[in-house]
Amino acid sequence: MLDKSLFIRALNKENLETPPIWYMRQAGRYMPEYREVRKRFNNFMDMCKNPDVCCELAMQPIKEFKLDASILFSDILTIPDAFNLGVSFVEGKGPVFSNPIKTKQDVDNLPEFDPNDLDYVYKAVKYIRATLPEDIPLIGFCGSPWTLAAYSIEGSSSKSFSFTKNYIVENEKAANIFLKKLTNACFLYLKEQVIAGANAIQIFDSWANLLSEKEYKKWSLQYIDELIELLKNDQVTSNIPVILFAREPKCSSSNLIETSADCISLFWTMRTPNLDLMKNKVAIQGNLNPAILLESNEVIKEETYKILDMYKDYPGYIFNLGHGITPNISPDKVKFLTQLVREY
Ligand code: 1CP
Repeated sequence: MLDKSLFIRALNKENLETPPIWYMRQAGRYMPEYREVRKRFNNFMDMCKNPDVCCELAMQPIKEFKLDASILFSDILTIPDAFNLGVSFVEGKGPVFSNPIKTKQDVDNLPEFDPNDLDYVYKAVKYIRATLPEDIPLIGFCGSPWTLAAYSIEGSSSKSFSFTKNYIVENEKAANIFLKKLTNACFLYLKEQVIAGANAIQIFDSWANLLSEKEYKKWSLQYIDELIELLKNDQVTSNIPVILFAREPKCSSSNLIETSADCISLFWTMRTPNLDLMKNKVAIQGNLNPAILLESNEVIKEETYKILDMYKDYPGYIFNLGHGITPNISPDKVKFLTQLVREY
C-alpha cells in the first residue's frame, strides 16, 4: 500500500503526474490547534516526551490539509538531551542547555548514548503510524551531527555560533570525537524509529550555512555521509529512503548528491540546481521560499508555478518549502498553496 503512495514513488525517482506534498514544520505554532495543545505544557520538551500528545500534533496538519506525508512530532534536540546536556526551551529565546560542551574534557565525560533513553520518541512513532491512514507514509528524522554539535557546544541558538566555531578550531580532536559519537547516536536513534514504523527519514542540517565550502565537507558532510552509509548497510534500514536537507550550504547541490541520500531537500535560495546532474541519481524536494506565503494569492501562484514548471519532467519530485513554515504564516495560505499544487 505504502509503495504505491505518491511520496514513496517520488522517492523512488518515478515521474508523476502530480507531485506529493508535505511541508517542513507542518505541525507548529502557525496552527491554532497546535497553540491550544501547547498551552498545557510549560516546557516544550515535556510535550515532546508525551507520545499521545505527539501523535495528536502530528495528525493536525494531516487532517487539516490532507498532505501526502506525515512527519514525526518531536525535535532534533532529543539526542543532546539523552547525552545529559540538559535541554529546555525558554520562551522567546529558544533552546537552552544547562550542561553544554565547553571543554575537551566535556566530550570525554559524555555518557554512552543509550537509544532506550529515547523510548518516548519511538512510542510516538508507533502511535502516529497506527493512527495515520495506511497509504500515508511517516517520516522519521534527526538533526545532522554538525547541527546537533553546534547547539550542544554553543549551549543555545545563536546568529553566528562563534563559541562553537572557536571550539572546533581550538579542540579539533575532541570536536571530531564528539561528531563521531553524535553520528553513531543518530544511526541508533533512526534505526529505532524505523523499527517503530517510520517509512522514510529526513536529516536536518539546519546550521550548514555557518561553514565555508571546505569546512562544510570536513565538519558536516563527512559525518552525514557516514550516517547514511551506516543506514544503507544495516538490514533494518537499508531500504528506507533518506532525505537530506541542508540550510543554505556553501557547497553546490552536486556535493550533496555525493552522499548516498535518496533525495535532496533544497533550501529556498538554491534556485537553479543542475538538474541534468541530479536526474536519476536523487529525488528533489522543495523549495518555495516560506516567506512567499505572506504575500497575496497572485504572488503565491506565480512563484509556485515557476517551481512546478521547472520540475514537471523531473523523475522524483516532491513539493515542499525551502525551509520550515514560520509561526506568522496563515493556515489559509497553506491550504491555498496545497490546492494550487494539486490543481496544477
Ligand atoms: O514553543 C514551541 O511551541 C516550540 C516550537 C517548536 C516546534 C513546533 C520547536 C522548538 N520544535 C518544534 C517541532 C519540530 N522541530 C519538528 C516537528 C514538527 C513538524 O515538523 O511538523 C521538527 C521536524 C523539528 C526540527 C527542528 N528543531 C529543526 C530542524 C528544522 C529547521 O527548522 O531547520 C531545528 C533547527 C530545531 C530546533 C528548534 N526547536 C524549536 C525551535 C524554536 C528550534 C530552532 C531554534 C533556533 O532558531 O535555533
